[in-house]
Amino acid sequence: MFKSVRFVLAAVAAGLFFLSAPVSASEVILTVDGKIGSSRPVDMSIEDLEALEPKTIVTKTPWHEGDTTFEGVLFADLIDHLGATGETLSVAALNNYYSEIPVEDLRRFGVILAYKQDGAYMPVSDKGPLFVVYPFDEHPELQNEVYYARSAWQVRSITVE
Ligand SMILES: Nc1nc2c(c(=O)[nH]1)N[C@H]1C(S)=C(S)[C@@H](COP(=O)(O)O)O[C@H]1N2
Ligand SMILES: [Mo]
Repeated sequence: MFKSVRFVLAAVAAGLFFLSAPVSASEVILTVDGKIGSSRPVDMSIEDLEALEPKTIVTKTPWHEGDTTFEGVLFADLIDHLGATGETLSVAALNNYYSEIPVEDLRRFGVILAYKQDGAYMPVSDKGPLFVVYPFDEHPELQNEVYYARSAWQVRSITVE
C-alpha cells in the first residue's frame, strides 16, 4: 500500500522533472526536411543551433509580462545553413500545433528560432525547447493574430515547402 503510494509519487516527480528539465545539449530537438540541401531529414540539437551565430530579440509578447529577452538563431541563417529553397515553412510543435511561416518573413523581420528566454534554456513546460519569436516591439504591424498564430512554441520539426 505505502509502497505503491511512494511509487506513484516517484512517477509523478519524474514526470514533473521531465517537463521542467532543460534538454541536454546533444539531444535531437529539431528535425528539418523538405526542400533543403539534404535528401534526408536533418536532425539538430541545441549544440548544432548554438554553432550558428546567436541573435537576441528583446520584446513584449502577448504571452509574457513586460520585456522579455529571447536568444536563438536567426531563422534565415538556419534555413540558409540547411540549403533551403522553398517559400513556406510548415512548423510543427510538440502539442501537434502547426503554423505556416512565409520564408519572406524571416529576412524581412529578422525572426528568430529562440532556445533561451531571459538567459535560460526553455523547458517544454514554458514554451520550450524552441520558440518562433517575431520582433513585435520593433515592428508594430506584427502585433496581430496573423503573426501571433505564426509564433509557434514547443517547435519540434520544420518542413520546407
Ligand atoms: N505550440 C503552440 N504554439 C502556438 C499555439 C499552440 O496551440 N501551440 N497557438 C497559436 C495561436 S493560433 C495563437 S493566436 C497564439 C496565441 O495563443 P494563445 O491565445 O493560446 O496564447 O499562439 C500560437 N502558437
Ligand atoms: Mo490564433
